[in-house]
Amino acid sequence: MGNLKIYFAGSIRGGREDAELYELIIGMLKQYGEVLTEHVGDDNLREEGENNRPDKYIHDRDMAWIRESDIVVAEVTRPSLGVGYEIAMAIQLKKPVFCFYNMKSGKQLSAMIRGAENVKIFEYYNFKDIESSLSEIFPH
Ligand code: 6K6
Repeated sequence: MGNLKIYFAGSIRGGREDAELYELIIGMLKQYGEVLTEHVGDDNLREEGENNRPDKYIHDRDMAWIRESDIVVAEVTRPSLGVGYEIAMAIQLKKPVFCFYNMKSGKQLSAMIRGAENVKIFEYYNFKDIESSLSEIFPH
């Protein structure tokens, strides 16, 4: 299992309110494989970005990681253009895509995500739900 490459997507400029949750999910994902995008859960990574890499560099590197990945997992509760784009590209590249949506958010997930074929949506209420969904996704 250690060789599985997992691309985790979560909001950055869309807002960092859920960054701690991303970090927890990344921690769980690491049991199942290598997470290519650990920085997404980094609490020090802010919206405005202390990251001085040019946007083109970030885009091209992240696209290369999606290509390289075996599976894409996205936390989609906080709407993010980047996460939506990554999901669309992953679908095009025929990667398995799993999205997690917090039902307590009081909002509705975009029809372009919920309605996409080849995307599995997991609606959760708490952390335990995420844990058990991940153990379903990843064979052991
Ligand atoms: C750092 C702080 C602010 O902006 C940055 C740029 N750094 C990024 N580094 C790595 N991946 C990024 C960065 N910005 C966006 N992404 C990718 O897009 C991540 O893989 C996220 O899943 C997604 C977030 O998109 P936005 O639109 O919420 O930023």
